[in-house]
Amino acid sequence: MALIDLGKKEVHCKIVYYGAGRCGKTTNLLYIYNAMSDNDRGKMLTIDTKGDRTLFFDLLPLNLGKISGFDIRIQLYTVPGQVMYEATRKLVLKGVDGLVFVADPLKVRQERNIESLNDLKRNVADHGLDLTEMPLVLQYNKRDLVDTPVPTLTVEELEQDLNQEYQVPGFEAIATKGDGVFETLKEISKRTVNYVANKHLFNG
Ligand SMILES: Nc1nc2c(ncn2[C@@H]2O[C@H](COP(=O)(O)OP(=O)(O)OP(=O)(O)O)[C@@H](O)[C@H]2O)c(=O)[nH]1
Ligand SMILES: [Mg+2]
Repeated sequence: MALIDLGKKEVHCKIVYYGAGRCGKTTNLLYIYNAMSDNDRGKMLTIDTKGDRTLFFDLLPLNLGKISGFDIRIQLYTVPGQVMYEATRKLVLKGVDGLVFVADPLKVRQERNIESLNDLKRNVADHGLDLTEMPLVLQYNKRDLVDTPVPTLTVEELEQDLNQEYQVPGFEAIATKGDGVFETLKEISKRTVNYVANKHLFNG
């Protein structure tokens, strides 16, 4: 749950990067961490990894400057994408204010993308939230794989399967190079801050 400190004029929001195993969630946070100055980012905390697999979560605190006189503090989290970490994903979603769903372009991974998005919807519902009403953006990651011989999906195909219900912005990305990473972050931050402000500041 977002925290608004009227005394200090600070807004704290939690944004979670969600998606199937190996879709590139941690890579997004690492790119953001490396691109931002010490003034604007806290320490990136990686809780438990094996190789490059997240076993618990990553956490990166950011200062996104001021909006309407309020300091905007965002905490970015990733979940572990591997199927067996269902309970951990649910735990990490506690108090979430905004979501980035990262999708893998490989044809063989599309079932996993769809399963993961359904899993997200169910998990936020278990926290009493409705995904269709929450700040959400999609990220179509690993677009560099389109130029390789492995069969990949077009953005239209990904949209068809993943974004029909939500109709939210989708960003093409190559997280390893940083392409689309800040575009994604900017949009979800904007949506999340608006959502939090409407919910907490203006509606009591
Ligand atoms: N080619 C390519 N590889 C990528 C891209 N983004 C991430 N990867 C690679 O994909 C692999 C998995 O990336 P991670 O960021 O660890 O994936 P994750 O979603 O955090 O995975 P889990 O922690 O298991 O859920 C790593 O080897 C990354 O370097 C991309 O845009 N293009
Ligand atoms: Mg990870």
